[in-house]
Amino acid sequence: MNKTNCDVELLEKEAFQIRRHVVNTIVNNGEGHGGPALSCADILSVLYFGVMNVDPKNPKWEDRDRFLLSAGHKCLGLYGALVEKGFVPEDVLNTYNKLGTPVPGHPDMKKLKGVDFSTGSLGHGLPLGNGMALAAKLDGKSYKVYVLMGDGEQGEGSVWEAAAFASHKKLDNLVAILDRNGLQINGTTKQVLNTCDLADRYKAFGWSVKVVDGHDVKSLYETLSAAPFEPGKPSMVVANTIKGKGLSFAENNYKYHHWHPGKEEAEQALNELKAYEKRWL
Ligand SMILES: Cc1ncc(C[n+]2csc(CCOP(=O)(O)OP(=O)(O)O)c2C)c(N)n1
Ligand SMILES: [Mg+2]
Repeated sequence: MNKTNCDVELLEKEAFQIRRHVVNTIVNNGEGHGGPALSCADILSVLYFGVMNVDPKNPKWEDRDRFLLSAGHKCLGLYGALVEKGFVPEDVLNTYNKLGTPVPGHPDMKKLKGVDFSTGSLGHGLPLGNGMALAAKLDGKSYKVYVLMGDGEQGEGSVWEAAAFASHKKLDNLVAILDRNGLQINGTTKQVLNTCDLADRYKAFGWSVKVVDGHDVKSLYETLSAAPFEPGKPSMVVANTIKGKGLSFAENNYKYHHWHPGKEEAEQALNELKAYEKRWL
């Protein structure tokens, strides 16, 4: 795909497939971080099926673009994308969060192909991304480093130390995406720790910032594929999203941050998925 040739159908279909894997895995397993993974499904689809240069047959290819899921609890979305892209077989999801699984509750780079770094403790993706982006510059490599963060995660001090470092080092090969759904683990981001206007904050830290609808695959594609937005500056995409997007009862409700579906809710989720799936039949 190039900038003038955005395959919206493919990107929407893959976003659906990612959501399908998230919901099915949680329903089968009985629990999982549903809201956070559904929030970023469209972003992951656009990254893996439109923007990033990765090769499932050669996951450690040294010139690949890097992806860091800084908000590691969104990993069911990442697992769905890696299955769809062909890094791992779908049946691996049947072992989700079981002892010894390659797909635990937070991603593990030593267990799963395609995971560039283990995450789960918030606030580490951007510092790690800095290191990878700086290494690319020092090695004369042209790959980009993509870091996906949550808006609640912006309360971590390490994020802001990394934000300052990235602009200081002119890391224009670093692209951060902020999944701004307005919710945290136990309430709104405003209630838990008000981080003010994050687009303004990143601008003040020397980043080039664009704000998009995080469920509009075309806008996401056009924005992400235009990075770096300004030479010599790291790029930030603030993606406005809905936590739990795709399941009517979970949308915009922090109680589905970690979802334990009862029988009725599981049935409703699978029915909603089926109705949505008809678009792709
Ligand atoms: C350092 C650290 N503190 C606390 C947590 C527990 N925790 C997991 S998810 C979460 C909320 C994250 O909210 P946000 O970044 O907005 O992501 P969302 O779930 O909305 O996508 C918290 C506090 C953690 N994983 N790491
Ligand atoms: Mg959030």
